[in-house]
Amino acid sequence: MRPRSPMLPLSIPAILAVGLFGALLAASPCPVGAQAYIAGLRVDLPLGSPFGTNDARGVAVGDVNGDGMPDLLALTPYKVTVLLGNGLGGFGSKSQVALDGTTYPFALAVGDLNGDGRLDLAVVDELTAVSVLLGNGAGGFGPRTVIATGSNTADVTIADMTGDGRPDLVVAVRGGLSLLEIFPGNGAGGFGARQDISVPGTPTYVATGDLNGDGRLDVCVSHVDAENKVSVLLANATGGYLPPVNYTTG
Ligand SMILES: [Ca+2]
Ligand SMILES: [Ca+2]
Ligand SMILES: [Ca+2]
Repeated sequence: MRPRSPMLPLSIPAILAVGLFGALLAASPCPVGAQAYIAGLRVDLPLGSPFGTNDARGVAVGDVNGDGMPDLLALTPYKVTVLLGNGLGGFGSKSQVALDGTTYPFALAVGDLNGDGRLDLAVVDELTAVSVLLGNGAGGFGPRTVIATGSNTADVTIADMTGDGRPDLVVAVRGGLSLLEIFPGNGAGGFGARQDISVPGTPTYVATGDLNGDGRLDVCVSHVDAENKVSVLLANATGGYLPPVNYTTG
């Protein structure tokens, strides 16, 4: 049994994970601009500006330029828009990261995947790929490295699921296979063979946290297609997960 840590080894402290509920809303195909959920508070961003599109699919917060102030990243078709924060809740300088070659980017997550203290990006495609883009610490990102997944990927989050102190990718696969896929990070931006966790239903959005206080990261997953439920999978002592427990939603 390996020890598990609920914390990522990130040297940049100002990383806020968008909560499951926020991700549910923010990542929906909303025609009225982007809605960012930051620490549970909604931030509405106007249509056409600053994103220049009406189809924002996902959002994340992290200090991508290392100035200690959280920045905003919004995923729109085939690009990620980066808005540098001013530390007062406002956002100034805007830049964009092209995602040319993707089928349809669906969700994103930020984390330091190669351990250099700079936040990196993970973006899931609507079909069978996760793109990893290493951050340059100045708000820019390098070229995509593509990792093949199962079918119909829907969401991605970054967390140390294997307890080795290195962040891993957790991908929800919503169609056919009904899986969570964990890609164990090697701490240098690469990933080992995927580990599948069966989650019957249509897993669509995923979040992690130590839900029972045992020091092991647990997983919760929401479902679409009117399944009306959230599944919780508690980590066990042997590196696996207990069978999902379903909770009915509204
Ligand atoms: Ca910043
Ligand atoms: Ca990095
Ligand atoms: Ca736990």
